[in-house]
Amino acid sequence: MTERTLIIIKPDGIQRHLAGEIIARFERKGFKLVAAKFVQLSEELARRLYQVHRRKPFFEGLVKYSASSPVLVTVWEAQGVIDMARKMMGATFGYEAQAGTIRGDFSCSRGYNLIHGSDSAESAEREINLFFNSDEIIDYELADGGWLYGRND
Ligand code: IDP
Ligand code: MG
Repeated sequence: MTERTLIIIKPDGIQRHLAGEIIARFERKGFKLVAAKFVQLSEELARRLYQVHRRKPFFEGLVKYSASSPVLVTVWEAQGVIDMARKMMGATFGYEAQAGTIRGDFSCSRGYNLIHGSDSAESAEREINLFFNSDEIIDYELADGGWLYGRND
């Protein structure tokens, strides 16, 4: 089923010049970019994004980090995109993430792990709505769309 997911290139991803690298991986995989915004998060918006973690000991540090420098907020569309993007991101802590994943290849850190990605359809819907109005999500066809999923299964 075609799904959408929210992917944020976090402050360390921008500061470490990895935005292009990360976007390129999703593009090459075949995901369709349908929305993008370069923003400085307020601490209030960071708190809303990460509200499920509000009682965790790392929450305040996470909010400060998320609002410490601009981020690139994107929405990608594909069949099964939520799980595929999570696999491509790798495990939460950079030092535990598998080589070949974004975090595994570029992060050694616990909290500074470059990228956020929605973890379920419900989270994706809530998170996309935090950042985008429906008219900011673009409906268009990819020229190679017919080649992405195969025509023989
Ligand atoms: P996820 O980003 O892989 O979904 P979550 O458990 O949802 O991981 O945590 C959200 C974010 O909070 C992580 O990406 C990371 O930046 C930060 N974080 C999670 N656990 C810790 C921790 O133990 N120390 C510091 N930061 C953490
Ligand atoms: Mg999460």
